[in-house]
Amino acid sequence: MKFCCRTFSFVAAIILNMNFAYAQQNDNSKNDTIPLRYGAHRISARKDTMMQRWRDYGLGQFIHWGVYAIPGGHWENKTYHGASEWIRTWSGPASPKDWKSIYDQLYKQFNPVSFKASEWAKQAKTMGAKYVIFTTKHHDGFCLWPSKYTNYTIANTPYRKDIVKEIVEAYDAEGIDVYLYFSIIDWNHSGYSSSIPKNQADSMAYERFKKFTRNQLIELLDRYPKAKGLWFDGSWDAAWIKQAAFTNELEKELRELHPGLIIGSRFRADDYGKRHFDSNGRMMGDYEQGWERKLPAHIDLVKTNDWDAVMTIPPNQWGYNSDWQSSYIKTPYDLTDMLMHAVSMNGNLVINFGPDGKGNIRDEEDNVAVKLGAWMDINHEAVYGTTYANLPKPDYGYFTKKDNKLFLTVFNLPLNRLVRIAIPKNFGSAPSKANLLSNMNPLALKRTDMGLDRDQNIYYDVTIPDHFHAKDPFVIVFELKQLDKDKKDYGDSKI
Ligand code: JFZ
Repeated sequence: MKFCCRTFSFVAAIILNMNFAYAQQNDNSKNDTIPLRYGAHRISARKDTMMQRWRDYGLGQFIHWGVYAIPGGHWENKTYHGASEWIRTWSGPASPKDWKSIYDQLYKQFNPVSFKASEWAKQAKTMGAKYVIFTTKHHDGFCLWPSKYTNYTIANTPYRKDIVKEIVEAYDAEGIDVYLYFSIIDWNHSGYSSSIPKNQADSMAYERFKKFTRNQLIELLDRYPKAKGLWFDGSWDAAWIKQAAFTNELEKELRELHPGLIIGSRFRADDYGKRHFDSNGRMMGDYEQGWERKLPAHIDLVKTNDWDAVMTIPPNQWGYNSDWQSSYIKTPYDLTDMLMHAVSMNGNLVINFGPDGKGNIRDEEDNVAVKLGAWMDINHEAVYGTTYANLPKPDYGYFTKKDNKLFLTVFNLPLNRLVRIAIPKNFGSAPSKANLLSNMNPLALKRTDMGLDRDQNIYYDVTIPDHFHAKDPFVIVFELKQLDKDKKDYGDSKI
């Protein structure tokens, strides 16, 4: 009994000590009570230039392309009702006969004669994208590069040329950073399994799959040294989650092979199977990769984390779907709103494109690129390199901030044309000037006497002139002036 207690307090002391050690480095430390071998590799955000570059992107492009673009969600006048890139899983009475074997032969028809990487890259540049995430291999296992570890690749299609290489070179030439999407799930590999191996034979097969996965990842980094990062997907299977020791090692190995490499939180699980954030609440990668087709409703949900949100233009189609008629298609306006929403909370928005089987980008996506691009041309200063402004979210739109500039992107202008912003008294600085970003015309800025109460904000008014008719969201730039702490420059601070 005595021994037991002593052992217990010894262990408790170690845990408390560990806690203390973390406490000195990071104020999230109160949760660091669980010893982990395969937890997060770092206790605070990366500060290197590559990661800073990632933070400054604001806007990215996602591309889902593979043999699923050939059926485009349909076959023999039948409609697959899931996401088109999942069409291989089509089953049941309403599915085409022998569908899986049909699908597995489709690569023999993959011949995107209209594909021009340079045009895609130029279009992305026009849109204002600073990075692209490209599907090198989706869940079906089809590789858009000539991998030497499988025959199920672009090399064995009529097209033959290395599409990943064409993408990397074309986007790089436009100054757009390339990230390689890679699915862990691989329906084409005989050793792949979603469930935990149950016997010796299963285990051996899964070991083969692990080796294959590692080989392909090393191959990708080796072939495409210009890639800035890997965007992992399909890592939620029970079998993969169990591989914490292997994936922990593999992540380290990939980072050593490719210094500066950026990997999100969707790659591996910790000792206890926790994903994205380990059992102590620490992020398992360089940025949070869990926002998909949905944005955080409140800054508290992302705190000071780095994060990206990947967004489809239809409700949930990543690969090409020939039918965009039967669902709501987000407009360039919707996507501008989402972009500012994401950036105002320190995130990047990544808009997905799903080219067709011939290599054409559909008109609707082209329209998004052109319209969003025209908006970005005028307003990009409110996007690139800006951060969360640390101010309450205004109903008019979104705040972003860079150095002494505070940007308000206005989506909702009230009928009285008055924009009244609330700046907390302890904010440290206050707006001293206001301009329209589009033409830098000055706007009258007034501090407003709101009377006395316990409200801790100071209010500033900008009235939008009658002759200014915005058809699109517009940006007001406030120049912030440091407040002198001794001189009480507050309208109603004498209560
Ligand atoms: C995955 C894929 O299955 C899908 O085809 C597409 O590639 C997308 C980008 O990623 O789908 C997911 C993955 C994660 C979530 C939802 C859909 N999630 O975390 O909510």
